[in-house]
Amino acid sequence: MDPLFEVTTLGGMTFKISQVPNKKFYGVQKGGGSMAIARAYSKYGAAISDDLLSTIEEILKELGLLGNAGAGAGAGAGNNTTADPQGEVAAVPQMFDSEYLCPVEIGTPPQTLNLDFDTGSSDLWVFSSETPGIQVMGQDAWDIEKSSTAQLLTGESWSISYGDGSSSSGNVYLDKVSVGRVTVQKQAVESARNVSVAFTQRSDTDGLLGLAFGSINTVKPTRQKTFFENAIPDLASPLFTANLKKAEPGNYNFGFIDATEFTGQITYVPVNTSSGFWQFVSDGYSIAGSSAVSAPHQAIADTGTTLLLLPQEIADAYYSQVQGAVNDVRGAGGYVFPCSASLPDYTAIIGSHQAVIPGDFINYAPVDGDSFENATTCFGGIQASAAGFPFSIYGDIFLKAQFVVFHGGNNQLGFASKSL
Ligand code: VSK
Repeated sequence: MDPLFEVTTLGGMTFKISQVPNKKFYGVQKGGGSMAIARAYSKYGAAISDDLLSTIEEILKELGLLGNAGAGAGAGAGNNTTADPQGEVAAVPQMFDSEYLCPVEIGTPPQTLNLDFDTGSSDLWVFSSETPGIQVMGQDAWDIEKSSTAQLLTGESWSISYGDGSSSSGNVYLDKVSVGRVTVQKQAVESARNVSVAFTQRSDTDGLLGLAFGSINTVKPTRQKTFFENAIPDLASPLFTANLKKAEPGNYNFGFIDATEFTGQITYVPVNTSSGFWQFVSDGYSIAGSSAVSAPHQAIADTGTTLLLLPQEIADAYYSQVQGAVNDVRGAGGYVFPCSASLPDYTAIIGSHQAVIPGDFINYAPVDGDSFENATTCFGGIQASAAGFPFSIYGDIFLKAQFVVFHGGNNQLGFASKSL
């Protein structure tokens, strides 16, 4: 540790605050001169309150040493403003931001696979040397025989069906898995012996890395922990953050909150883990900055789902403000509108936080052409969630407009605005 600053508070206690350069990893682009607080220790090694951390961050901000107001001001945030660039991994968007892929190293020597980090499921599964060739279309497969540390979990198997009808299944191994420089030595790596066409068709997606709760992991007879759950003992704080971006690489961080990745304060809300998801309550909404509408609904934060799937009435209310929008359920499969339409902002009200999704984020993809320019009809990024499914799904259309903290220490979600 190389303490660069001493901050003396009014009470006379002295805190050493080290600066650590935020190393770029795998081409993540960040707003200029990313600088973050590394660790804040009190003289006596005691925990520092959120208020005090905020004060320290305000001082650093005043001194021009921090990009914006710091983290930790929300209820129960914990002392988690530790910045550790080793826990950062790039999240690279695919076409139309349909998904975000992150490099993951599996086995010895490491084999890098690009996985879809999915806060809406809890299985880490990969295309592998066990996946039938006819189901593989360009994906990189984990070659199990080439990993000297891979161990078959005898008698265990996995089988998952997702809400969109896709599925996969196979055998289970333990092996070394690294994300950024966070390593789990014996992670359950679920090898696919069968994948549905939806996965075969995604040539760049080598598998999924589940980041929901282990209670919904599908390995039988012995449920397995997620990468995040296994990594918690090694993390500075038991949390990860999602900073997904529109049409450019963003990042996930494990174990720390990078105060340069958001503006203002983080608002924390409780998570109901009983269904295994990052489930929270969204209290209502406003459209185009109009007055707030109370419409409490259960929601899950799902980085593995592309769109924002809202209660039918809310989707209807949104598209009633879009000239020419129609719900083309049988054709395109949901709300479409003229690509020339200007879309209103959608604000999700979550506790005291107003999460604004700019209108242009809600134009998801062209329907009748291969680019926005040569299409006349576009598909909406907000759609109605399936009738009968008990939650709205706050997917990437929503998440990329926010900085989101997945706090596994106190089961909370934190939301903050960021520069878009
Ligand atoms: C990732 C993703 C996921 C399904 C969301 C959903 C839907 C309907 C209902 C429930 C749910 C994935 C939960 C009724 C649409 C994929 C293909 C490529 C990449 C599923 C996922 C994971 N299929 N978290 N989506 O559950």
